[in-house]
Amino acid sequence: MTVFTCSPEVAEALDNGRPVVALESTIITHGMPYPQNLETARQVEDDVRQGGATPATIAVIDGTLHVGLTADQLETLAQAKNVAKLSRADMAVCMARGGTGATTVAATMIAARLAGIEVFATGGIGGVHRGAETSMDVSADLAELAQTAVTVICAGAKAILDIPLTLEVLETNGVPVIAYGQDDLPAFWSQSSGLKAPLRLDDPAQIARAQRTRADLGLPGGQLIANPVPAADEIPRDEIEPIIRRALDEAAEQGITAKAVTPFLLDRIFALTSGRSLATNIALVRNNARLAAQIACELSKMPAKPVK
Ligand code: PSU
Ligand code: MN
Repeated sequence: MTVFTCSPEVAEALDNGRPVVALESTIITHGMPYPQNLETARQVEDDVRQGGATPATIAVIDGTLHVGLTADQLETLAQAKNVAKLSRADMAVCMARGGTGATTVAATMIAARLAGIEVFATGGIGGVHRGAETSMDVSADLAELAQTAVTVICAGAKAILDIPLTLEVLETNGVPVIAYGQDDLPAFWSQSSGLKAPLRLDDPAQIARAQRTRADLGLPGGQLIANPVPAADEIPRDEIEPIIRRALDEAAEQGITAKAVTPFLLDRIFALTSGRSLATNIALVRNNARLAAQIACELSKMPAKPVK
């Protein structure tokens, strides 16, 4: 008895060593409004398929950890209200109570690793929040990257965060932060954060090889690939920054804390940009899914060495 259930499509791909890309569900339930969340979730799955891999969207439904959702499950989740946002700390309790929850980056990595999925595409990871020196708000996504061997493709840390501090925590914890195809670290809605990325790779095969090499070196943990949003879809940094500041001020005034912070900010930024931030968010997630499929295809050509 395993603790998770694979959809037939995902089980078949994994059994045959074919490439699979994990996808998270918090972006569906807490990151985007209905119906764009459902349309995006479907499009992203199609993007993975067109890239030659099998998509595995992950969520807890009625106490069961699902790796790969049916069309009905995806639709129900996209419309559900009051779904829990699950991370490392609360996933087991949700399952034990028979609850339903969407998986964040951290929880999706845990499930992917259990199922033997090595690549996961998302929008932006959580990180060190601005003002963390007093709030101590540091996303559990960072600790997960340090210990769970999954390559995560994102568009950089969300620009609502303190990006320099996020990079420091990742470095301390031995997480490679690799910009794809450029020197600068991207910042979610913007192609550049204005900071140079610690590492750069231009080739999905090299990213796959680096993941195998980490394992050969006996290093735990994953890799973070920062894939810039396509130029046509970006909101430049100086345009989005004043909006982020305003949303942050509103969050402080309204006393928004803990898990509610990220969904609150995304929702306010959506309103303050008249929906433009959502169009950018959709474009970057799809772009990440396409790169993830390429990396998963490369990994499937390089079977992992059996653990001695
Ligand atoms: N990326 C998006 N939208 C989101 C998220 C990421 O484009 O909603 C979610 C991810 O699930 C990530 C979470 O793990 O936000 C981070 O939340 P927190 O800052 O509370 O750790
Ligand atoms: Mn947090």
